[in-house]
Amino acid sequence: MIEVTAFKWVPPFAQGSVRDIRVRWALEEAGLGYDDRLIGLEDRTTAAYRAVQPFGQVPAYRDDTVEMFESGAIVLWIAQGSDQLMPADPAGRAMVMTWLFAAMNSIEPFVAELATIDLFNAEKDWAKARRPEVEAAVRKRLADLQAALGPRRWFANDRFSAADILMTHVLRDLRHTDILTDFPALADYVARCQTRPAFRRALEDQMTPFRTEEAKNPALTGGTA
Ligand SMILES: N[C@@H](CCC(=O)N[C@@H](CS)C(=O)NCC(=O)O)C(=O)O
Repeated sequence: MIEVTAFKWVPPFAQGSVRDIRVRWALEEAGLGYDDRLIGLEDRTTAAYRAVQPFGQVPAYRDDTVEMFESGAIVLWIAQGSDQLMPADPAGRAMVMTWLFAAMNSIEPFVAELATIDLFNAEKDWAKARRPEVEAAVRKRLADLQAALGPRRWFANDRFSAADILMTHVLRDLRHTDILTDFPALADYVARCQTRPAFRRALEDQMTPFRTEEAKNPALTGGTA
C-alpha cells in the first residue's frame, strides 16, 4: 500500500503546484495506485507530523518498504522501480539522476527566489530592488537549459523520465510570469509534459480536495459561509 501525504487545502496561488503533485505524477506514470492522506495546514506543527516530515511540509510518502520525505528523493525512489520513469542500463539511470538533480539544484533555486519575491514580497522595497537581478539570473539559467535541451524532446536519454517530472514542475513555478515565452523550446517542453494523461490525473487528484474544502467552506475563496 502506497500513501502520499498532501494538504486538504492551500490558497489559490499554490493550487496545482504543491509538491505532492510530483509524487502523484510519478506514481501515475508508473501505474501504481495510492491513497492520499490529507492533512490541514494546522497539522504542520504537530509533533506527530514532524516525526514524519521534520519541516512540517508536504509531501511525505510511505509504501510497504520505506517511509520518506523530500519530493525529489521520493520520485527517485519510485523511478528506481519503474521502467516508465528510468531505463534499466546504468548509464541511462545515471543520466536520469543527473537531470533530476539539475532540476532541483541548478534550476529550482533561481525560480524559487523569483517566486518568493513575486508571490510573497512584491510590494516590499527590498523585493523591488532585488527583482531585476533575480529575473536576469533566471533568464540566464533558462538560456543554458534551453541550449542543453537542443532539439530533443526530453532531458535524459531522449525518452520521458523522472527527470522530466521534476523539471516540468520547477518550470511551472514561472507560470505567474511570461518569461517562458522568450524560451519557446522550454515552453513547448512544459506544454508537452503537461499534456501527458498521468500529469492531468495527478493535477486533478491534487485539486479535487481543494474544491471539496471550498464547497464546504466558501469563506476560503472569499465567499460567505
Ligand atoms: N524540499 C521539499 C520542499 C517541500 C515544500 O516546500 N512543501 C511546501 C508545499 S509545495 C509546504 O509544505 N509548505 C508549507 C510550509 O512550508 O509550511 C520537497 O521537495 O519535498
